[in-house]
Amino acid sequence: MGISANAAICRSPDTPFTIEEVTLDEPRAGELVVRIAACGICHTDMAVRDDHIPIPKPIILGHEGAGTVEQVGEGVTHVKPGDRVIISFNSCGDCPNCDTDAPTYCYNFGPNNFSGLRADGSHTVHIGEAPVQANFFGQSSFATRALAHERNVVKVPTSAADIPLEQLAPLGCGLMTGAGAVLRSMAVRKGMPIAVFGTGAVGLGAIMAAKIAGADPIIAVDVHDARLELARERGATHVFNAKGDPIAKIAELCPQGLAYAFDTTGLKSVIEDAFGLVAPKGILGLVGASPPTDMLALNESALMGGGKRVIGILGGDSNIQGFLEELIEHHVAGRFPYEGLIRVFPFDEINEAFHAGESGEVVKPVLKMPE
Ligand code: CXF
Ligand code: ZN
Repeated sequence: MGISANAAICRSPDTPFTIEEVTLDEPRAGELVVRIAACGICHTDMAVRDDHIPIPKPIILGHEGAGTVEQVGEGVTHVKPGDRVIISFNSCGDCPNCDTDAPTYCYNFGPNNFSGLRADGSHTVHIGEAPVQANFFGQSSFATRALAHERNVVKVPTSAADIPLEQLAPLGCGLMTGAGAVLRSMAVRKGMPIAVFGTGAVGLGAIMAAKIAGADPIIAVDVHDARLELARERGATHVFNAKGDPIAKIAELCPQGLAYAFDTTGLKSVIEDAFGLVAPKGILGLVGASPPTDMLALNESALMGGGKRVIGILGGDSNIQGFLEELIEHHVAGRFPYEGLIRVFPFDEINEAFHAGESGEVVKPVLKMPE
């Protein structure tokens, strides 16, 4: 029979999203239907729209969904109809990394998040009789309803009962990635210096988390002064415009080097310069998306001799069941103040919302679905 919904359909890089009526499958075992209240927009949505991440089209994007559970499939026990939930990335739950609480590195990440299909190859959504790619990050939340999975849905704790879902939705990707990189992947220590390169949602998430961890100094680098101001308001102790030789300024401020350098830009020259600033035993964490052909040039003696680590980071090593609750607790207590980074757009202004995110006018556009 199926479940009807309205979804934003992406047909090509240069056609606007159009909101169309679709039919979702009834939930299978381990799946559930969420009435979507809001969904954040992330650069990965843009990367798929622009074919930088190739998934066939038409496709329903959206991977920072939040809403209310409507219906659960067989075996789903940790949430029930009526529960408020945040939806994040999906994982298989049955590989060496899922088994050791590292689901962002799931061996089956692609089929569960980036195939546009269920991991078994079946479609989850149709327009009339025609299948459409969906199940993006196990959700496809640019829609009024989404078919999600037991593993990628987190129940909103009662401490956040008063927080509207449009404010909780964006926790499931960029903010979590930045915060997780600091609190999990690099496990930043109190009193140690960190520099964050790039102050979008991921970089600002990292800065707020660095303040929670007690890092000192907390240095933010970006090309936009307005972003640096946001960074300062959220915990950066020093801000340097990238156009004004930030590397020399950081070297002067931290003559012993940085315990942590965190790159969200994906720019080869920024990463190589940041490596030169890392102190003995320091960590350079990489989260920015780089052109696929880029190769880093790092001095091997400096890497080995200093016991330095260069680590790739996905999703901030977040085990979402647990970590998202932790972030919500920080938010409720005022320690993770991301609310000012959000601008809410009505669902039917999705194209305007994308534009506001791409132009840099808004750090985190969030779509609000009609009630
Ligand atoms: C992802 C990458 C894999 C883990 C969760 C977040 N990034 C999305 O934009
Ligand atoms: Zn994302």
